[in-house]
Amino acid sequence: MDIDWDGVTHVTKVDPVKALPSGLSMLEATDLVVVGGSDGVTESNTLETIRSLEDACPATPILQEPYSSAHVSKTTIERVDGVAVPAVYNGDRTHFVGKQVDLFAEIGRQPDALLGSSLPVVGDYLASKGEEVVTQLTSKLVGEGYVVQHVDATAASVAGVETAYSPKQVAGAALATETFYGFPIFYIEYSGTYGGPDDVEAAARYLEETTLFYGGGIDSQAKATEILAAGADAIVVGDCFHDDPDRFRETIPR
Ligand code: 1GP
Repeated sequence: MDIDWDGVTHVTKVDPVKALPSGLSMLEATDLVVVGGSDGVTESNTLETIRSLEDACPATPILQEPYSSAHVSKTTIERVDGVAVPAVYNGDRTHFVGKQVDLFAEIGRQPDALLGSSLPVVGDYLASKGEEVVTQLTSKLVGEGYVVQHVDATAASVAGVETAYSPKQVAGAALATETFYGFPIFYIEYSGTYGGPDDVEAAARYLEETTLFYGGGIDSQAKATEILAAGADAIVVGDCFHDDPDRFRETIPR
């Protein structure tokens, strides 16, 4: 894992389903690009996006954030700097623990047992290279403790989120991430709407080692500044990148 989390303040989330804006070199100024969406994502459109990014901003690290193991393959793993696996605290059991245990159960199988298996996560990648590959893959996985706070977002329905957490619960999830679960990232997700600073302030109090991401509705310098001032280590900008590149540039701290 080559991503230096301490140096990440501005993250751009690129949805493989959406058209890329022109002038992709603006991504040279973002600290990290996350490739992922909540609907219609495939391995093929993920790879196509990764290729475009590699051409436009080769020095910017790329994190793949799949919502299904079907998006992950030997090729995607080799091309990205990390694969982020969300664990959604306020989602259903499958999205906090089920998918993750299934993933590691497959990875943890002896390489011989993997030969010829139809491994759903990474296909023949593990089978062909054995334990060395198991190590390579696990070293690229990044756990994200997630709270999805915009219950009308597609991300909420995908993850079985019915209720947003109160700021107190967000703080509890942050503290658990820092002291108990140990995920490197705690992500407050308001996808598609601006959630303001309250949850960020609540979470930031408890996070020292863990990197605090906030995403949702950031489309101006003022919102970017407000969230960073509230204690987020990084803001994640998605829709605005696809919809309004001029405003997107304003969200990048100088
Ligand atoms: C979505 O958190 C990101 O996963 C960014 O949200 O698309 O609302 O900017 P927006």
